[in-house]
Amino acid sequence: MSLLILTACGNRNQSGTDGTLPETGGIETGTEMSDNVPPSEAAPEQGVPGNIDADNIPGGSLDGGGTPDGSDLQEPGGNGSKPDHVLLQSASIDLDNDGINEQIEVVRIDMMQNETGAATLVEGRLLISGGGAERQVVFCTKENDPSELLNRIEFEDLDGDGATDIFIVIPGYGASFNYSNYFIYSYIKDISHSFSSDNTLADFINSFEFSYTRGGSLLTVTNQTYGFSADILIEEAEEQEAPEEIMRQYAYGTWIDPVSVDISEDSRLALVKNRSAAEIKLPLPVFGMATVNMIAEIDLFYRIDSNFEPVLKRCEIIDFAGGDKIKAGSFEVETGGT
Ligand SMILES: [Ca+2]
Ligand SMILES: [Ca+2]
Repeated sequence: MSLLILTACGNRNQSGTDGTLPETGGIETGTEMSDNVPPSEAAPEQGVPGNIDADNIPGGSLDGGGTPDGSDLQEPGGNGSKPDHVLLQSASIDLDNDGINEQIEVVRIDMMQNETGAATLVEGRLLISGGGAERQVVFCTKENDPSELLNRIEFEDLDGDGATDIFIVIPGYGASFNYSNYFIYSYIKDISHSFSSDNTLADFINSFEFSYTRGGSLLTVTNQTYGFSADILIEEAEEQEAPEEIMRQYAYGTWIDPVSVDISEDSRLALVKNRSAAEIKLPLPVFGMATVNMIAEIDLFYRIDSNFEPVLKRCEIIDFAGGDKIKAGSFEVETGGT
């Protein structure tokens, strides 16, 4: 049995095997995605990772790559022109289990403006004060992107160590769909992780195949790595006397986008509970021949392991049947245990 540990995005700035992360555009999502998402939409997805500034984290565990230059914005005591902190949200929660609440502020900082005074580069930061010290964590940077810095922030123990962690859903800018990425942070471990679509996710998605082998109006989706197979009913073909031609087109033209889309009110990137453990649900759209034709969704469920890395545990295929959603199949992803 093959073992697979799918980490959503390896940008913890730890000295990993692949070393450097480019400042922008470092995360490519593969050719399939770039066919469907204009650059302006893809940009925020790519802009999220790699923005944890070690200089901002006193005693932070983000080793490596901490270039001190360019850190002209980290002079809190300076009486010069300090960038404006716009308070977005605040909370008071004990994040390290010492019985004393930390004070958490979510702020937006306009880093650069154009001639008309509109912000062109904005940064989202967490300001967390506790025990007489303040820690700053950048959770998001957006350039020429009008979307909000966050959809919501939640406080939940993600990795099961008993200490409450921070989960932030970050919207992406898109013409047709609302995209989402996320950021998670363990205050007690001082480890963060940004998710946006990346090659690991694209590789996993590429392991699915669509075929027309069952006849009728059933499109078969298989993943040979996991011995998985399920059928999706194509309603468009049901009405046809000879569905073979259109079914062959579906078998050829159906694809999964490795980006998380807000599919419906109850299917969007979110924290969910599974047997009292927190999981991150990541819904991906399945398009039949065109992005106006979403025929199904694939939901990925991640657990956060003790290293604060997301690990793919489960995958579900949901068939859209008119207004209904039907679970066409699911499989567990064998990770070798933790
Ligand atoms: Ca505390
Ligand atoms: Ca925790």
